[in-house]
Amino acid sequence: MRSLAVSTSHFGKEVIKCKAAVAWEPNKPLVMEQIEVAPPKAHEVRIKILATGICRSDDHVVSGSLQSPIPCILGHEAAGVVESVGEGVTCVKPGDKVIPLFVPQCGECNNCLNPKANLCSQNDLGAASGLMPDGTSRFTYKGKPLHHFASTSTFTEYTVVHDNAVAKIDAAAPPEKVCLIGCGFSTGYGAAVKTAQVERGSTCAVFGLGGVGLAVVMGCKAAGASRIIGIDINKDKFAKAKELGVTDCINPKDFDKPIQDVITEMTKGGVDYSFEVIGRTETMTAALASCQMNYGTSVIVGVAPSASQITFHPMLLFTGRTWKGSVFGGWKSKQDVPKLVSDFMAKKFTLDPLITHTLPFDKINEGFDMLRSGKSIRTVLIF
Ligand code: COD
Ligand code: ZN
Repeated sequence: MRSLAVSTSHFGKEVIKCKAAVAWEPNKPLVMEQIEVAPPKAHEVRIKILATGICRSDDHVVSGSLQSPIPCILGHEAAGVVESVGEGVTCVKPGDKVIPLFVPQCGECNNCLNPKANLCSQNDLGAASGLMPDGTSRFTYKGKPLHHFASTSTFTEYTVVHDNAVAKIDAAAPPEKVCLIGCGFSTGYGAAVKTAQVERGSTCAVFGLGGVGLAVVMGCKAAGASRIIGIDINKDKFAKAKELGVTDCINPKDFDKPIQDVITEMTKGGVDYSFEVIGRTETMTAALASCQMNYGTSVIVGVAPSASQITFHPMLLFTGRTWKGSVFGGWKSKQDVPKLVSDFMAKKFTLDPLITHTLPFDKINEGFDMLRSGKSIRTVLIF
């Protein structure tokens, strides 16, 4: 045993030089650079990324609407293989296939201990530090530190995460698909099946039919919703939405009255469950107003620009509606991600409809352009 410990001990002790897409400035393309990735410290894991999706939240940092310190390495929806581990790591070992977790699960904070909660206190969302939990960075460019992003940073050949922000998954899982379980799929699907707990026969309205919105649709469908109304200002999103189970597609631009009035009329009083999957305050209140008084529930999935505030008539809540938020679909990340991967392997759901493009990592900016122009649902970058 001792000789094994010695023979593996130099793994992960060296700095790795590798390619990464660096966000140097807001509103500028990412730049492929050679960076240095430091070895993992105690309770940290260095991961070789195999595939990563491009999510709107990454773009929100580039555009400045989501605050996270730059220069940084974005990306938070990936699958990879453990390259090395720091002292004290027992949950994974070199060679394990893993998904990095943008919502960690430390297992010890009040939130982790509460079965109703999934937003671990160790998360680096909101007032983001862009650093490892010890307040330092593992990334440098020509010796100068670069920030991490959302505890993950996956637009790089190698990343380092804390061991509470990584889940071991089935070794046979295809990384170019299950990377979506790291964000888009789980965020949307869980909002329907876990946060809202959509029931059989219920009516739903999904505002925003991007990758996450379509995953909400998949969740509503899986839960047995009988009517799913999809709302989007881009009618090109409607065909795929219908394939996945949307029964009525509506474009707010086609009506001269507020979309909540249209939905209330269509459903004789509103839907049972509505979801905002765009990240705009106006559509958040429209989604709330679209659900039934007395018992309707509206779930906010989209993140609004950091500086925004919301105003709404309190009567909307007084009359019995429930307004909720859902981060990462309400899943407890470290324990639920491996189960979601197993469910995917058991064909309980498919990820193919969400993946419209696959590109080599080098073409990351093309992937961002397609997201911005509305051409893609998800682009997966392969390393
Ligand atoms: N009315 C109707 N539809 C609209 C409107 C509008 N006013 N504006 C835009 N849309 C449509 C767009 O045409 C598009 O189809 C859709 O809304 C948005 O889809 P995408 O493809 O831009 O974005 P997604 O699906 O990848 O992500 C959407 C989120 C809102 C989930 C995302 O932006 C977000 O806020 N994510 C945060 C969730 C999270 O937990 N992130 C953590 C990582 S840091
Ligand atoms: Zn995301």
